[in-house]
Amino acid sequence: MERTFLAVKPDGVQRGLVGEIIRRFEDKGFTLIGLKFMKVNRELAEQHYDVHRERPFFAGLVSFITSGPVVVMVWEGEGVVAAARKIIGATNPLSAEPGTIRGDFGINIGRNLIHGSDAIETAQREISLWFQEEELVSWEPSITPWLHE
Ligand code: DAT
Ligand code: MG
Repeated sequence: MERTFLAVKPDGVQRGLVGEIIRRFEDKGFTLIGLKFMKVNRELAEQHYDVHRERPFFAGLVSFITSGPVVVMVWEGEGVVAAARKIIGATNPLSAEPGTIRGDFGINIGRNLIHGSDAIETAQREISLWFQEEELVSWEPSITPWLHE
């Protein structure tokens, strides 16, 4: 089953949006299979954003993501990687559509509230970077027959 990695960034935690953000993925019908509340160290932050290492915003991004606690999660479901990106919205919250998380709650690209994996392979890499296999819980929600034909 497809999985994605999501992280409520320090701004989302500080603004009290953890519940709201989790709500949106629960409401959609995806399944939470891993969750941790943690302060990120520099090494992990740099590995996570390795693809952006040469970008001018890299240093600011790493210092922001390590500035306060984050909520990291793994969600499971059919098409969850692309669907989560839609629920999250465009990278710049000012361009993100209303109805998306970034579109509803953000105004600045450096404070865009949530991270979501951008492809299935990226998701696999990020899940194994942030979670041990035994921290992920396989379970069958009892509502499954009401979500799937
Ligand atoms: P996304 O988080 O939508 O996958 P990304 O992978 O291109 O976006 O960039 C990672 C994060 O880096 C993004 O959430 C916010 C920050 N970022 C991206 N582009 C930026 C820019 N031009 N200026 C400042 N921060 C930026
Ligand atoms: Mg990205």
